[in-house]
Amino acid sequence: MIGSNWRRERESKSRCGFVSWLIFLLCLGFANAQLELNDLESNVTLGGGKFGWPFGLWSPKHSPHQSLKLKDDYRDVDLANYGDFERHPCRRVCQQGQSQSCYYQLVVHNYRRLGPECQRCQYDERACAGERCIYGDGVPSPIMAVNRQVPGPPIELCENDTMIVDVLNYLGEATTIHWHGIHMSRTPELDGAPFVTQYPVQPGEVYRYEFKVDRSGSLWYHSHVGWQRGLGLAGNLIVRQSRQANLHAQLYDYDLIEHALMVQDILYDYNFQQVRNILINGKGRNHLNQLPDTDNRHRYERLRVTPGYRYRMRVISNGVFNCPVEFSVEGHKLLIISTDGNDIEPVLADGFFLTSSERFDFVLEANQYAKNYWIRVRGFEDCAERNLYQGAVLSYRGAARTELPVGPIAGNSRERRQHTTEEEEEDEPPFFINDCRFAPSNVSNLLQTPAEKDTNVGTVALRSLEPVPWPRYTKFLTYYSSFGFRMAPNGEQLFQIDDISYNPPTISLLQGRQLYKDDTYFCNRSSLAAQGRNCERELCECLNVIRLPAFRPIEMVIVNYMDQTHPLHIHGYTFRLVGQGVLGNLSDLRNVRELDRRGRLPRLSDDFAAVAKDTVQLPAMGYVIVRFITDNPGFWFYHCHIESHAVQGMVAVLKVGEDYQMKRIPARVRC
Ligand SMILES: *[C@@H]1O[C@H](CO)[C@@H](O)[C@H](O)[C@H]1NC(C)=O
Ligand SMILES: *[C@@H]1O[C@H](CO)[C@@H](O)[C@H](O)[C@H]1NC(C)=O
Ligand SMILES: *[C@@H]1O[C@H](CO)[C@@H](O)[C@H](O)[C@H]1NC(C)=O
Ligand SMILES: *[C@@H]1O[C@H](CO)[C@@H](O)[C@H](O)[C@H]1NC(C)=O
Ligand SMILES: *[C@@H]1O[C@H](CO)[C@@H](O)[C@H](O)[C@H]1NC(C)=O
Ligand SMILES: [Cu+2]
Repeated sequence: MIGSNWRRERESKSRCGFVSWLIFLLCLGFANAQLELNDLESNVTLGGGKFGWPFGLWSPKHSPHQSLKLKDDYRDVDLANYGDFERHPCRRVCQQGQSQSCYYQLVVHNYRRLGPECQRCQYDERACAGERCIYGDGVPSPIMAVNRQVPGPPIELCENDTMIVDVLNYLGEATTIHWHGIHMSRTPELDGAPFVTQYPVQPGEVYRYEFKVDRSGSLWYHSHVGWQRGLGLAGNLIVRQSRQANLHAQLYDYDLIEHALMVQDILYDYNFQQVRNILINGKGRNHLNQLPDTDNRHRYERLRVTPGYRYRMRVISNGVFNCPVEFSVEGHKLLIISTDGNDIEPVLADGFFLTSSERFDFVLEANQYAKNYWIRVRGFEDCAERNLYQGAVLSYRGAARTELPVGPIAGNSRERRQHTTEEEEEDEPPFFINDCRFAPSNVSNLLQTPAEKDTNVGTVALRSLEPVPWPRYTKFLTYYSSFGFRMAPNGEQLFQIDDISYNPPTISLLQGRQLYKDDTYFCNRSSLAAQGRNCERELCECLNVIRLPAFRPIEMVIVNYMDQTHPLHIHGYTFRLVGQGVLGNLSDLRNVRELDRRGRLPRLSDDFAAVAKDTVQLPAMGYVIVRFITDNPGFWFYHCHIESHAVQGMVAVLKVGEDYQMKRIPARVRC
């Protein structure tokens, strides 16, 4: 429980301790209001709401920031509208120039895995699949759901559609939703970064996100507050293109939502210290019992395919702990075509590694003997320590519909394909991409040995389908940054960026930016150094804001002082990964500027069309180099995507541009 206590302490510390007495008073009033609502928490679960599909469901019902009056309402109206978006009119074949307005209602609420709604499930197996029962891995545990589902219902629409989403907060605590992969360039206030781009949505409030979806790909939505994402508050957001615009359209026959997999490592009982299982679309084998993988009492996600067809499949990681996974499909090669929603030159591989919040799309050709195969997910780092792995079933039409594949899930996940006929293929070593343990130390060599060669390679070896968006010989402004760890004198674990633990503000940066004019409230490595502070030795805890000029080519060299990997994510941008490697020597990492000056950190040339990403694995004792044009002024989170690390301070904010370059947001002061 250290995690949650720690968070409360931090929140209370930061909530009111920061600005003027006036705001302090406002905060006090607010704290009282919140107390009242907290008491309601246990009753804001599922009342006897009718489940059904009222007509007119797809048009906006709430005024944007209406109050839900939780005390009176929680039993009726809104709960009737829980559900998925399977029949949503925006789920359609995308046509060029035919964009729509798409309305969604996301009710976020506390729930339970194997809760009382699953009671009948003990006697009647069919009840486990009932609409209200979340069976999960068969271990009762608290979760946070969207419309009674974990993961939340997938949203599917077309590029250029406008999303109008009312988030109804029935949790006992504040929340925000981050639309992971969407740049929000016209609506920076809707990025869902708490106290950076918006004030959190309080319990009992409705908050409207309305924005144009100006890109395509495998995206996702998730809470950006505390441990809510870890408790399940996340879902897939699949944005498709018209067939003409889709450069990979000819590579597959089907692109089905039931082939989109969200992989999540989970916790039980608010024990934020321990990863307990990995689930695929919220389902999978239970590791607490000793039943073999093939026991029929386990409930696995099943993906159906028909022989002879090619399927686009999407894998999205809602990684919570430090649990990167290896993904593969028994007996099949995967043609990998996209990552983080960005098309790449197709690479045929045995599988890929996926770190928290990364996405990979691949084409699976159903060209094997028609039976059931394991879809395999194996955990590394924290998940390897507990030997966590998970399976789903790839079930060919013609195979027994309810049976499981014959062998164990894990077995030897790098075994040879069983049904190849050509001898040469049998001899090929298995080929995985995106394993940062295989990150080359000299990326220049990639120009000679591109990803098509059969060696394991890092993400940096992937090539984008789009050339880099800057002219040749562009000079980049280089920023150096670091991820690290420190033990506070009181024994608290602090995860840091630039040797600073992030302390959230009380006035949202974007909304209250006039108040921050004099920079007194921000810190960063250089400003602390200028004050004579040495954050390598002493504990620095403040509002880490790194300033970047707008509309310039920027390069960030990010090093990792730790012996474990971190998935790093930058909001507001898609970057190109032009360098990634392991140095393995802490003094080298601490002297990375000097090393760079001596040419030890090569960049991919522009001809390589470096892969476009929004999240990348930062190798242990290594580095990544990312480039982007700062064409999206605003305040953007830059952080580790491991939930516990972010909660414990591994967060910073990029302030891109000056105030006058940012979109005008009505000044609003709230807590
Ligand atoms: C929840 O509702 C029940 C019955 O409606 C009531 O007895 C109980 O006091 C409520 N609990 C809270 C925490 O409000
Ligand atoms: C969306 O808009 C962009 C830019 O106007 C255009 O290039 C693209 O084709 C549009 N996509 C669809 C599906 O209409
Ligand atoms: C660090 O902060 C100071 C004060 O806010 C600011 O002037 C400076 O530009 C910042 N430097 C960087 C690299 O962000
Ligand atoms: C790390 O590098 C420094 C110089 O860059 C060298 O003096 C030191 O011996 C190296 N340490 C290890 C463990 O290799
Ligand atoms: C990287 O490899 C290239 C080609 O093999 C070589 O020319 C270059 O010197 C190497 N750079 C470093 C820093 O090792
Ligand atoms: Cu981390």
